[in-house]
Amino acid sequence: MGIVNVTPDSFSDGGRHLAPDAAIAHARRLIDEGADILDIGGESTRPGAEPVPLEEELARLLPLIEALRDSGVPLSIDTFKPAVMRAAIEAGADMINDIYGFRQPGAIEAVAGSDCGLCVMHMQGEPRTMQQAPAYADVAGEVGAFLREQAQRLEAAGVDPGRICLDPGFGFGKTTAHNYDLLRSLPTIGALGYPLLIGVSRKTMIGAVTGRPVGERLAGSIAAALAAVARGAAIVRVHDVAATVDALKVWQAVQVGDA
Ligand code: 7PJ
Repeated sequence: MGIVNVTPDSFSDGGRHLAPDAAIAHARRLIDEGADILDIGGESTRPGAEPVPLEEELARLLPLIEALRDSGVPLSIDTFKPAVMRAAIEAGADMINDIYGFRQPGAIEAVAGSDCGLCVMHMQGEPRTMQQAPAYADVAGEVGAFLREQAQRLEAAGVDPGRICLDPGFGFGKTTAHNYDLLRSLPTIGALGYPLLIGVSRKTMIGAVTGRPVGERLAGSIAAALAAVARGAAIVRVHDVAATVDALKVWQAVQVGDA
């Protein structure tokens, strides 16, 4: 899953893809590099980020959905606003990726009647304050319990379980120690029976171990992505598609013996 940001303040891309044309060109490059899914976001959710008004988020997203919906690659929309979910689905989005895990009032109703894929992500707190004092007694247990409960809520609203994937939400209300605990414990979350989506690309947990700034975290991000795949991740959400695809191809040649 290749990341396409259409935000002026997104933490890794520094707004380089703000204009729709630049974002569309970036998306097409990620497809050429081997992305199987594009994740398009119109609102930064980095720690401390301020919310974006609904109209602004839609103005950022809709031109991309229109330009890319026939690109042959499913489009995931990274949003937690039910009105944006509805408009994105209407415009042709294939998947909704919600960092709030469909907890906002109206979110489940916005997606239940469609047939789009759904990513339920765990976050402790909210983006503005979530890194101030993350606390867990048992991080994998608590994250897993939340994800299972939200999946059950979606299913109770009529969502086919095959539409759902789960994401522990690396960096979303978690310390570095929490993030690595979670990554190590991924199989316990995989045991819930849903595909796992993992986002570790360029995150603080990579910088904390390597001492590298955000622009120099490719090698660390690939190591974390492979560690996640080794523990059952089905989808890895990354900025650096070409390099990650190479790493996964070699990984697969080892695992499957199809080289
Ligand atoms: C994630 C996300 C993630 C899912 C972001 C960043 C911050 N959606 N949106 N999982 N992260 N599902 O890319 O650093 O980890 S935005």
